[in-house]
Amino acid sequence: NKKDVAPIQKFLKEHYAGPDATYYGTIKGKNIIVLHLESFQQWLIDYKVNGKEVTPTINELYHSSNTMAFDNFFHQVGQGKTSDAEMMLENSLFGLPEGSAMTIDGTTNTFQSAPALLHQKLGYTTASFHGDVPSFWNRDNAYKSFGYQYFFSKEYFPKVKDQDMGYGIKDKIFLKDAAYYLQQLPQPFYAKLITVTNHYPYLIDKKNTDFPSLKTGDNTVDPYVQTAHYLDQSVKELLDYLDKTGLRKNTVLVLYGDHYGISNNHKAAIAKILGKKKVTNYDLAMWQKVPFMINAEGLQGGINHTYGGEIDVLPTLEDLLGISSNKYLQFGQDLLSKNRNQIVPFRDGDWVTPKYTKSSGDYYDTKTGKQITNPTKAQKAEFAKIQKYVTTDLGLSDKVINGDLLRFYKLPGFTKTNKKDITYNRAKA
Ligand code: GP9
Ligand code: MN
Repeated sequence: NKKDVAPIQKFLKEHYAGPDATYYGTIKGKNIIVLHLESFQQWLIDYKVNGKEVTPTINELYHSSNTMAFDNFFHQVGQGKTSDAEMMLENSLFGLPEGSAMTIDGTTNTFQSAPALLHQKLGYTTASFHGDVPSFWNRDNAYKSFGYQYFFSKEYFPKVKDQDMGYGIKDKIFLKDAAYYLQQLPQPFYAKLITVTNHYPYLIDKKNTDFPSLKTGDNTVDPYVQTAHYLDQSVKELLDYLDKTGLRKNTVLVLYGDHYGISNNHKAAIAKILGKKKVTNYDLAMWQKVPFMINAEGLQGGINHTYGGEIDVLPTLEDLLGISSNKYLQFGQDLLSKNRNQIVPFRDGDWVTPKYTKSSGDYYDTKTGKQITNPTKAQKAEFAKIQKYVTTDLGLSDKVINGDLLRFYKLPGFTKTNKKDITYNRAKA
């Protein structure tokens, strides 16, 4: 109930990291395209098969002097997978310990989400794109609660031959058609493009499999690089189009991998990819790294080593846009802030920090990967302190969602989204 809000406010106030003044407001007024790279893991960056880069386009972006890239960025999803990633990016709230928060609470809860905030504070037009049925992960309802003005799901895409693979429209076709809609949105816009082709079981048609597969001997793992390569090519085609139309100049690209593509059940294959005899729980924690990068003309790029994750994306963008998240009920910290605590909670209560890692109950030195089997008294105290933060952070975020607490929380200058004003049905011609 209403009384639960105050302790959450207090906790978040204590852990508010604040912005870095150098970056504050630097992208205000630019279009934002969030490119959701399905099941894309960090190790794919610069990875080669038979001497060929799997993802040359994304690699180039990663190393570009106009890209702020992060190499210690982790996904933090639970059973809600893609939807948990969306929940974190749009709200800086964690998914739930079980099930998908977007499905369970997306229809009824009140949210103070990125689309609504950007629209109300800065006049952004907001749209999400996904090449499958609108009901998947309850997007058609949750997006209304998030305040998305437009949701271009499959029904908005012209039908063509061999359009689908796996979870929906193939990325090249999807991004090409999505770009036509993008061009027509009033600017500035905040748009999210959710790719699907690089999704287990990594199916792709023969004409798109010119890239060699992995040779781990695990049939469900080996084609992963082929669909990742296809995704990379689709990104190249999108970027070329944005360059050609001039849209790129005015646009900030945000790329992120939503979660692992190869689950921890495939230990033998993971060992082969890492070139190790055996994988430890430490390796499995590091295996959860996904890319996060922000690219725009004139941006001071470089590879940032701060430890963070999906929960931190929204506060980062807010500061870059010059919207202070000081008063928001958001659980992340700006990735560019110097005051971050750099504690990365996983949804199961494990965690990573620059110094220590806890994975499946084992503790490790994060720098060396060495297991700490006999922690000193001081280390034990440090572990306990980190654990307390992680448990509280996750638990309070769950309270916000389970108790629908944002309905009690008035944000100055923010009007609650009226879901009834939004419809995503395509007008019948
Ligand atoms: C479904 C697609 C994949 O619409 O986004 O979801 P996932 O299985 O990755 O959660
Ligand atoms: Mn996903």
